[in-house]
Amino acid sequence: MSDHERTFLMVKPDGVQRGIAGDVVSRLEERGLKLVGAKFMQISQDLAEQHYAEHEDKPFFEGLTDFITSGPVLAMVWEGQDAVAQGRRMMGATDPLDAAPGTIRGDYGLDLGRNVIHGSDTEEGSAEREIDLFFDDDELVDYERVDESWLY
Ligand code: 3AN
Repeated sequence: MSDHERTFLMVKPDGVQRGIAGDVVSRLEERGLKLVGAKFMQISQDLAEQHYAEHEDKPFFEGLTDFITSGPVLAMVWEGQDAVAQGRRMMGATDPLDAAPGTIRGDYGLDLGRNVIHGSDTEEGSAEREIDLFFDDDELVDYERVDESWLY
């Protein structure tokens, strides 16, 4: 268990276009996770290819990078107890058809591509890699939330 683990979570272009970015942020806040970095940005082709490098041999790679660069995203870093695993649970399964109701993808996802949110997976080093890819150290903020002393 890690109290101050960090994870990378991103509202994808479909989530921004549909106006549900705020709801995604609210859900994460309400769960007790702490926002330590956020950037509303347009992903370049180069960044998209680096971000999804593990999928470069998959047939859906081009569609994936086209989609993630198709409009602005809200890239974020969230901190808290077991933040990576919590983020994955709140996101739900990759395919919205399999994602449980109550999860972000289960409630809002349309299909495998337009599944609203990206989140670091639990593989060792994955969150750190994504945070470094999207954020400089000085873009992440150290502070205490008032509820932190009793939440964690
Ligand atoms: P997750 O986002 O749940 O970690 P990954 O890492 O397996 O899932 O896939 C990355 C992204 O690639 C997914 N969010 C989804 O948008 C897309 N994707 C995954 N599998 C497929 C597929 N078979 N066809 C089209 N897009 C896919």
